[in-house]
Amino acid sequence: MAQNAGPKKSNKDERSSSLEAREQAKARISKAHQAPHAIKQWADEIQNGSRKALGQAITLAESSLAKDRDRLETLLDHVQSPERSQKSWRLGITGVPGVGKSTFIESFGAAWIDQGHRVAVLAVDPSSERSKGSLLGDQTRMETLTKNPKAFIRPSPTAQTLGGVARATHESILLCEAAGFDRILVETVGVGQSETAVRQLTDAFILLMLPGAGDDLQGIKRGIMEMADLILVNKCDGPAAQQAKLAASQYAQAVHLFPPTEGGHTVHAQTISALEQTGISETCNSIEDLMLLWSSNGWFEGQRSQQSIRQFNDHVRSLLFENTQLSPHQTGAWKHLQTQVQQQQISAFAAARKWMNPLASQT
Ligand SMILES: Nc1nc2c(ncn2[C@@H]2O[C@H](COP(=O)(O)OP(=O)(O)OP(=O)(O)O)[C@@H](O)[C@H]2O)c(=O)[nH]1
Ligand SMILES: [Mg+2]
Repeated sequence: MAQNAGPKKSNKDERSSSLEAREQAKARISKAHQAPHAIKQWADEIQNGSRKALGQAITLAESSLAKDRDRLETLLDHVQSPERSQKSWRLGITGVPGVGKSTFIESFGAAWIDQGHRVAVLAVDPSSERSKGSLLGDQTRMETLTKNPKAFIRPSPTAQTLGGVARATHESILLCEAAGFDRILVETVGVGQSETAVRQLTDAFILLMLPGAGDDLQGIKRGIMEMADLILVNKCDGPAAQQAKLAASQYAQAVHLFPPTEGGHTVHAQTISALEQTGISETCNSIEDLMLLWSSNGWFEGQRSQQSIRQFNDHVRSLLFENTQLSPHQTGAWKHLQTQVQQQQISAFAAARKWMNPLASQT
């Protein structure tokens, strides 16, 4: 492990220097791709598997500046490849901090690579508390994968709104697929809202649990368990192995009480040790079984098209909202209605309608 040289930086310093570095990178990327023909060339480089071109495109996807959005959309138009997207599997991986998600991805990713696939790992973490420390942690936990030319690892973008992160993640998935990655793993911390967003961007959702502590569900909300397509009780090694097996059978029983899955599958609960790499090939088999079933019963396509429609609706909503808030006149009217709602002079719904009506009359 590398020794730290010089005085230790605070998290705040690290965050601001990482933001600065990102801004500088964006400026460099902008300059490098300024010429009109450059976007086409950039797209070709991505499709030919250039990791640098892919990384730069993802940086652009993480930006919310209008000029960056325009360029990214042109780039996405050029790289769009429905055949590659149809062949790829998008897998969400969640679980409480420390459950072993990154360690699991290291073993799981390697197993897919052994089978001839190319693996991209994206992380979603809109919380601002976790700083660079966890990114460094992720990179050491995914040491082998980081060095593998058939893998591409992209740590979480710096803090943004959840909506912004979800959009950027979806676009990053499309970019990775265009670059020939056909197993996309999206890691998210299972404690907040981000897993709902990731669930809506992925085909299958894997929930990692700790051995023991079955009854309080380890701070994982029931709603998150209901989103899972596969439950893995990790750290089934050493003295905890027995407990892990017991927990897995308890989860398997618990999921029977949940509503039937939309994909028509049974949610299995299995044990693994990400560290000792046991249960990994069984996990690959379980995912393959799910994909086989969903291809034959239409859920794979059906879920993707539901997700696209939802994304379209969400984007329209957020763009409408952003646009209407731009004019200073409208901001005044907005604040006035907000005050009226706050003081209970008008119902929230009536205020929303009142807000929308002048807009409708302008069109
Ligand atoms: N005994 C044992 N320890 C494990 C196993 N998997 C992970 N760990 C350890 O658990 C700790 C956390 O692992 P990570 O892979 O970083 O966990 P994570 O869920 O990615 O954590 P965050 O990214 O912080 O949410 C590390 O010290 C790992 O070595 C396992 O299968 N068995
Ligand atoms: Mg991690």
